[in-house]
Amino acid sequence: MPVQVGPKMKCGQAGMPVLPVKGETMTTRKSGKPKEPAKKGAAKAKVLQDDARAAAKLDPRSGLGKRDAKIDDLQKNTEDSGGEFLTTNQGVKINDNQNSLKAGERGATLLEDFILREKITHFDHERIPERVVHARGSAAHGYFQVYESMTEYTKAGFLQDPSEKTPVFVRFSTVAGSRGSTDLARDVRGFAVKFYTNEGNFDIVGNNIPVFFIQDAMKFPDLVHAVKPEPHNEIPQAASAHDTFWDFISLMPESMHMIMWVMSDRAIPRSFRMMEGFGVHSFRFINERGKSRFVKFHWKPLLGLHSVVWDEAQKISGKDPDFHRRDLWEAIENGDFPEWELGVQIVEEKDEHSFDFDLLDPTKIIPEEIVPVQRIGKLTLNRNPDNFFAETEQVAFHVGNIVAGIDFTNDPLMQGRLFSYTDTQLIRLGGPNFHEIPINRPVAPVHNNQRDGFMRQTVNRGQTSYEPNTLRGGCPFQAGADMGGFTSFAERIDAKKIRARSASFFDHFSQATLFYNSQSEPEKGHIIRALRFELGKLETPAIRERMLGLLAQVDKGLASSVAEGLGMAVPGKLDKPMNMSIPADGDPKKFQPKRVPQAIDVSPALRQVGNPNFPADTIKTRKIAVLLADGFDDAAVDEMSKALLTAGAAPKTIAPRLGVVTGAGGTQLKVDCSFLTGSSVLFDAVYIPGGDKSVDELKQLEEAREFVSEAHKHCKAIAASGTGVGFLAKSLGEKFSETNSTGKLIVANAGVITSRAEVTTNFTKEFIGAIAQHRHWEREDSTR
Ligand code: HDE
Repeated sequence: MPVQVGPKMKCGQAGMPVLPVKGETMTTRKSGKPKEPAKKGAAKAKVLQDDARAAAKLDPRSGLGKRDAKIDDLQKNTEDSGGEFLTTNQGVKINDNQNSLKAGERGATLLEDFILREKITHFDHERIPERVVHARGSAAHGYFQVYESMTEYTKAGFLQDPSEKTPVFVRFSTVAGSRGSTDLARDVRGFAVKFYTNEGNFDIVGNNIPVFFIQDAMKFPDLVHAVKPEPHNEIPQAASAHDTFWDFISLMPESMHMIMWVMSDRAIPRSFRMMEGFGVHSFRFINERGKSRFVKFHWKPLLGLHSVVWDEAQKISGKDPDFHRRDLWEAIENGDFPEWELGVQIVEEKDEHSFDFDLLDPTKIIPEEIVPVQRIGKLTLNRNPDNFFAETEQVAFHVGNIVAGIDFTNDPLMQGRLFSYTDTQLIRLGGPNFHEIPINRPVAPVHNNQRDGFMRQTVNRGQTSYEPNTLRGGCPFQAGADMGGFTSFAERIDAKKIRARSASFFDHFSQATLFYNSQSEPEKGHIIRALRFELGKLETPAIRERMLGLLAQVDKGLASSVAEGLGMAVPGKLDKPMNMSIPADGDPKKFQPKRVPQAIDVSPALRQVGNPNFPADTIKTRKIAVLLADGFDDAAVDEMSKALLTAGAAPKTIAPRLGVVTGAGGTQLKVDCSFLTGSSVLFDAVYIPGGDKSVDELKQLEEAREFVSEAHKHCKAIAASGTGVGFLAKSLGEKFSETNSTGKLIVANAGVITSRAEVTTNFTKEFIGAIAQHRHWEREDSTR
């Protein structure tokens, strides 16, 4: 029976219907009473609210206790209405939130209704412009801790003390799609980290791919216009598979290294929690003595590096377009806090010119085999935002947010970014005071003479707003370098003012080839198929031809495999000039790509399968579908669930209908998904237990058979025990084989594990090992 709510009842009072709180289900709450006994009046309600805030501050999930300066800071602006009256924005209590003010019951609405006007006006202005790029994103709070003092390399305060936890806010994003687009687009992922250090905010505004499409900021608007939906019909959404993108790319050979990455599995990650991050540009570390070294930033995920397959990505886009957002949110709510190690590649100033590429060129990596990545600290995400708009949408990152101890280089892409990020916030967030928005404001104190502007929050007291002054004793003071004042690295520059690009940037293919050569065979196949898909969607054959010409420069086999899928031949004679990104008076010959001999041919750190940095040894947080119906084998499900849970995975029951399923022995299990609400693309692996009645019912269901055959097609680990093996055999048809059994009870065949007997430790171990492998590519149909 629903509880009736009286018109005079206040929220928080006894008798109000109580909704489950986070982590509780409707059934876990014992009574309809509120958690806290109601306290009388607004003052008491306020106490409730403050108690809740105090509890949040000490939230053990934060891992920070009282010391998280950013959580404390955000509390000042956090509001949860618990136990409070409904009011207008002017604080007037509202008596009727159901009806507008009218001239008589059936009369016209009166303009005088300030409550209606305020409510609707605010609603009309709820939207702000979405980000031009990276519009679709998800974020979380956490902290960063350095392993050992980095004092030899940098004086940045947050990299000195291993006992210090620096609060962070991290936003992941796709690039091309709009705010409401799918998470599973083939695209680069943004990986932006804001460190709220005691010396000011430091942002690493990076991507999950270590290079970029273009070398100079001048080309960024062209690139983005080309990849965004086409201007005449706004098609396609969140996809690069269309003419304008490939038209542009086919004229810009500098993009070929990046193209290899975005056509690889890196562009369809399994989870934000399972992808690398990169600062992309070379930055500088500056130590106390003013010594500068080049540094590249890396994020290494502790859950490994994993992707989905393209067919799966497309299906997830329909079944759950919020797949990555949900995954991040749920992991944090479940206490499975995602972690990354911060890696740095450090290069001495004297070695600046000792590479076969230019350190300032953002289309190049420093191979890890040449300069190893030192892991210097850990990032942990442990708290979901309280409000998506206030935090995730309003956060304003900026490559230019650096602290003393870190500095820029002359990378021409980064230099342009230094302008762009403030500029874009001015339009997106509506004025120059966006640094005062709670999620953006530093925990370090802010004192300066900047004043006024839209939505100014700070009330600056006093007569002076200039410096130098005597009227305020010279305050605020400039800080000497010894007091933490920021000083720029005194780089020597002696040059002509010139629009040009260094010839050291012109090797556009060598690292594209290095990336391709470094992939495992299945990953090479995925790149070929991604290109067949993308180029196959084009309407202009000449663009395909130009692209095949460029691909032939990367690898002839790659080009001819792609060409075969397109039903074309690789053009014998290449379009010349290849590079058409040339100034009006430039000599095309001087702008053509040229290869430089490379120090290495293969870099295993670039592949996902068999990458030495990421051993496939964990199944933590993986979602395992257990397919069953009434009459399932209780003991088998119990054994398997226990083993999976112990290994840190999350088994979920999938049954013909929601509610409860009952095993042959009477065990009752809550059903997590039906075949209608669940889908194999949302899971990492599948287990089918025995139980005659259960298996008979599943065999009749086409959706159940499809669930398994799709998981098989996507190369996922599959296990079946007892009579469940019969169901698996029926679902897989001729793809099922038990041929390598040689009399053994357990058969493991390319990630398909079966046992006609009971579930043993060896069986669960075999399955867990197969899940940890992530995918069993030997099953893949490489002819597609
Ligand atoms: Fe960005 N980029 N970008 N970008 N970028 C933006 O800033 C820009 C580039 C990156 O989660 C915008 O606030 C220029 C490289 C991330 O809020 C804008 C150039 C890398 C995010 C902008 C680049 C990035 C952005 C859009 C070339 C990887 C999302 C909204 C010169 C190292 C941050 C905004 C978030 C966002 C400009 C190239 C990463 C327009 C001009 C290279 C992760 O300012």
